[in-house]
Amino acid sequence: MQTDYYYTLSLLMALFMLVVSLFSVRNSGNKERYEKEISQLKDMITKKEKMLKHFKDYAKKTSIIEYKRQDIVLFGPRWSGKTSIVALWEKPWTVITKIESSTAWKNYYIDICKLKENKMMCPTFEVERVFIEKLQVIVHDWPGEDQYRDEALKTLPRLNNSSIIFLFELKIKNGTIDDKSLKLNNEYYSKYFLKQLGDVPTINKNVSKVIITFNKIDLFPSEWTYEKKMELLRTTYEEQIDRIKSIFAPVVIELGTSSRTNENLIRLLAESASVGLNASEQRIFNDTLEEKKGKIYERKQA
Ligand SMILES: Nc1nc2c(ncn2[C@@H]2O[C@H](COP(=O)(O)OP(=O)(O)OP(=O)(O)O)[C@@H](O)[C@H]2O)c(=O)[nH]1
Ligand SMILES: [Mg+2]
Repeated sequence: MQTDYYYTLSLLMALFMLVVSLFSVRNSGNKERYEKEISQLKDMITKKEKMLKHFKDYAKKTSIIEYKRQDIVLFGPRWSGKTSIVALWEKPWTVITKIESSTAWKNYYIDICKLKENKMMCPTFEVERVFIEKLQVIVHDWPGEDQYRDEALKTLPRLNNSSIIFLFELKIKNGTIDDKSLKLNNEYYSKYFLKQLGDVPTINKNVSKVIITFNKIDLFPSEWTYEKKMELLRTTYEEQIDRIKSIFAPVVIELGTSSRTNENLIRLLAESASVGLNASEQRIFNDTLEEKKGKIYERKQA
């Protein structure tokens, strides 16, 4: 009986020891695992902190650019000089005699000037960032065929406060306008087309400025004054000019330009790009144009 008692007691003791040892083994496994998890978490936090610092440094060094955009749509028959004008605006050193007839519609995005620059707190990274507002023109250049003219017309209702440049093709022989040139312009600016233009329901919202442009005025005899050239062109195309004015007056102006001699090219850019600018922006814009004029002048000298 006594033996049974001791036997049961020792068995219970052994069992107790086993449970205690098992428990401590299990606990030591957990501890190792927890320590591993904690060190992994610490690693992850350090990596994230490094990444955040990297982003903050990047945000501090870089600026955010916001564009104020002005659409300029070029209309004009084949050979009237559309692409030459926009190419010179984009890169004043362009050799225009190497420009080929356009085969497809193309948009040119040209940065004109910085309008504003502010430092502001960026809430995401809690650092000061530079915010820049820039004026950019989007010049829509289409090939001179009637089918593209009609396509260009269809895009107008999608634009707001855009500028239109209507170009007339110019061929001069002994101080008179060549018949082929007359025919080409009369067909392009047909009554039908100008009626369609006037019938666009929101046209006065879509278009805020119109510049009737006679490019290639360098082809007139060199002794002619600018006024004399413009007078001849105005009387020749009186009907078309009057029709255009009847749709868009009072926002229409006429300008003679030359991509050969650079005459009035910057004036044309100024007239068409500055439509949506307020007075202070206009001042900055004019300063930049003076700089551009200098570059074009250097090209002429070269
Ligand atoms: N003399 C003279 N030639 C010019 C002037 N502007 C352009 N040209 C030339 O006229 C030709 C036609 O010019 P483009 O700019 O290709 O005319 P475009 O209106 O784009 O013609 P398409 O793309 O065919 O519709 C080119 O050979 C130019 O070198 C200019 O002011 N004076
Ligand atoms: Mg072209």
